[in-house]
Amino acid sequence: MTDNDTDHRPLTLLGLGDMGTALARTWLAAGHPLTVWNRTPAKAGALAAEGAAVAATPAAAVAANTLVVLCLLDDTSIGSVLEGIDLTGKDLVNLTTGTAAEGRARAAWAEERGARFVDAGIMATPTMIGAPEAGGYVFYSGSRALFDTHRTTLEVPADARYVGEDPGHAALHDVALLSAMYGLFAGISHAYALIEGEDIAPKDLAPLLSEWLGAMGFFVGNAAERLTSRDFTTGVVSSLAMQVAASGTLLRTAADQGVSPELLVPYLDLMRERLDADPAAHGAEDTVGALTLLRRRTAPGR
Ligand code: FVH
Repeated sequence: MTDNDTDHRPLTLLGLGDMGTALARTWLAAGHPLTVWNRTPAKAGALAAEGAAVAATPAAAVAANTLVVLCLLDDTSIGSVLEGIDLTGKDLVNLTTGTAAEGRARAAWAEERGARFVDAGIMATPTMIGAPEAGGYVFYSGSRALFDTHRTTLEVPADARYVGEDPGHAALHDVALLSAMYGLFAGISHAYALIEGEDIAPKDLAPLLSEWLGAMGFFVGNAAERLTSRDFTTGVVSSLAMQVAASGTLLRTAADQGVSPELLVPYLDLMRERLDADPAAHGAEDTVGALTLLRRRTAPGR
C-alpha cells in the first residue's frame, strides 16, 4: 500500500480520545493503513487489536506517513505534541476544535515548517462518525491542494465540506453553527422553565415547540437576505416596535412564573436598543436590524 493508492491511503492519527478513536475505527474498517499515537498509551490497545500500528512517540507517528491527522483536546496540546518534530513535506489536517485565529496561526506555523495545512470543524459527535445516515459532516479550510489530494480519505469518517482557502473559515463555520445552537438551546430551556410546576407536561409542550421552531426557521434565510441587501423594512410582517412592546409580556410572564429571564434578556435588550436609537427610523424594521449592533459590542481581538 502506498500514498498513491487513493482508495486506501495510509495515514497517521494523533489523539485517541472519544472522537479520535471513532475516527480511527472508520479508517481501519475502510482498509486504510493507520498509525496512531496517544499521550496515554493504553487508549491505543483496542485499536492495535483492530490493525492499527501504534507509534511510541509523536515523532515516530509523524514520520510514518505523509498525511497526519490531529484530533487533540485543543490548540495548546497540538503545540506541545508537535514541538520540535520535523514536519517537512507533511500534510497536516487538524480536526481539533479551535478558533479561527488559532487555525490561521497554526497554518502559518505549519507552513514555516514546510508542511501543508488544513483546519477543520467537526459537526458531529463520536457516535455520528462512520454513520452517514446520522447527518454529521466536517468543515475543512486551508490548502486546497492538500484537501483535493486527501479528500477521499477525509470523507471516510464523515462527509467533507470545503469552505475555502482561509484556514480560519472552517472554525468560523463550526463556531457560527454551534453558537446558533446554544441560542436555540437557551430559548428551549426558558420555555420548559416557564411551564415547570404547571399542569403542562414537558412531553406535551415538546411537539408544539418543535413545530413552532420549525416554522420560525424562515428567520435564517430572511436574516441572510436582509444582511446582504441592508433592507430591514420591506415586507416586514412583525415590526420591531411591536416586538419590543410585546417583549414586556414575556418578561412579566417570566417574573410571574418565578423564572429568571437571563437567557431571554440579551436579545430583547438588543431589540430595544435598536428601537430607542431612532424609533421613527427603526420601528418599522424587523428584528434583523438589531444584529447590526453586535459587532461593535465585541472587544477587539476577542
Ligand atoms: N466529542 C465530541 O462530541 C466533540 C464533537 C465535535 C468535535 N470535538 C472536538 O474534537 C477534539 C477531540 O475531542 P475528543 O472527544 O476526542 O476529546 P477527549 O476524549 O477529551 O480526548 C482529548 C484527546 O487529546 C489528548 N490530549 C489532551 N491534552 C493533551 C496534551 N497536553 N498533550 C497530548 N495529548 C493531549 C488526550 O490524550 P489523553 O488524555 O488520552 O492522554 C486525548 O487523546 C476536541 O478538540 C473536541 O473539542 C469533539
